[in-house]
Amino acid sequence: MVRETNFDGLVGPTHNYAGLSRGNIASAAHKGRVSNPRAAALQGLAKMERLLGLGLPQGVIPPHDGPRTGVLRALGFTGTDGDIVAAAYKANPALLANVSSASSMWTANAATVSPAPDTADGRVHFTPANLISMPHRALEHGLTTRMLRRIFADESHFAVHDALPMNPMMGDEGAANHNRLCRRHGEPGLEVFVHGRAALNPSRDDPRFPARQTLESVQALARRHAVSHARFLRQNPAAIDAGAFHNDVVCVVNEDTMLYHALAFENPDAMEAELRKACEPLGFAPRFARADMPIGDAVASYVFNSQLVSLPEGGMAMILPTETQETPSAKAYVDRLLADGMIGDAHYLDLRQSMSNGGGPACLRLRVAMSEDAMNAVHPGVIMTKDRIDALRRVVTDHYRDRLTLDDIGDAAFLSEVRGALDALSSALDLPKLYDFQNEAA
Ligand code: SUG
Repeated sequence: MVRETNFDGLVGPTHNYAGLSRGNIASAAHKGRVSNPRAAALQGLAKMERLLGLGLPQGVIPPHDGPRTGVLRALGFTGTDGDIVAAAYKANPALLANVSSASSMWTANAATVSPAPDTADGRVHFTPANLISMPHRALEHGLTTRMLRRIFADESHFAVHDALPMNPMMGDEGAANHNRLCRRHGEPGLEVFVHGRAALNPSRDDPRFPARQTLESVQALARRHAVSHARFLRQNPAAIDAGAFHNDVVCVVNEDTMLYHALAFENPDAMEAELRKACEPLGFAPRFARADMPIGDAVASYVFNSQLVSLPEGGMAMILPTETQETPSAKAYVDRLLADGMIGDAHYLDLRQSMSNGGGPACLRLRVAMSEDAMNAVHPGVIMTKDRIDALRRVVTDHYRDRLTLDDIGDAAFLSEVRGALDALSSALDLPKLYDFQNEAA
């Protein structure tokens, strides 16, 4: 039996609001605010606990270390790691912000995942996203690749590729622009790859805001993963310009069900017809629920950035941010889905710390559908149990600050605090020597 496991990114101790992502309205709006890394991580852990409580398998991906002193050293800063951080802050605070982001928490951007029933060799394929469109995120893929190779190490079940080349033609944002329609997770599916522009054939209607995913990248991903059934859809430039910097801000799919905003794709009628036809040989007809609320409400409420999950007892549930409850048009859409029986339940969670940087429930997780055998081959330290969640909660409570600004990050003493937290986390997850600083001779 194949089940889907959500691997949530644990929020790191450097979580802060630096306004780094152009085109991401929440990130820009919260630039310079004081963040609360402890609350952010606890909100994320509460979400993991809620899914576990629904009887769903749940995994975690550890945070990246920051400030990234290795990058600063490569840029010519010298001295101890503490000296380097202080010098970078003095030289260019924006540089320090870019090497200190906790953005790896949004694991929907960690990789694109093609599960075994879709691929030619019957393995689960991962391509870590190069995230080349945003300077702070383009620093993630190296450590992400190493983490995925440790967590999904068994090559008889998993193939973890290198990221696509670090070239603007190959802009790739991972699973946030990748959907999979299937009758059940264990059956072959139609992989729907979404892009914002063709890098090599620019169009006059390309959006003003960054269209992060290129057509060239998604074609490469489908080729690499040797996906049997794939379709390629273009995001509506109007959606990107309204703040849908990833498709998962305006669309969510689970098994045969696709919920999306009327402006997510250019021609929704043609899109539905194309997907319906492509699913025919797979023996099922997809169910669509298109919403026409104002696009601004969809972006502010993150209603489509929900997790749509199949419950063990049958039926589907939605995991939504409280912002959806506070947006009448979005709440009405969810209530209609409940009334129509499209979904069986809706859970609203407080994820405000992440939401203020544009990261909702769906951004915080990487979905991996796996057979029981494959699941047993995953590094057991990252599979959540009630006890492990409690252990992580203790680390966060003991080591994370409840107030953080860029000034604090520029203080050399903060670096050793972060490293203490990450040492405790890597041992709680049984992943020793995960970070470079743990591998350097003392
Ligand atoms: O890439 N925000 C992230 C949010 C990613 C959300 N992911 C998905 N939609 N799947 C981004 O824009 C903001 C960081 C800052 O401004 O400090 C940031 O990187």
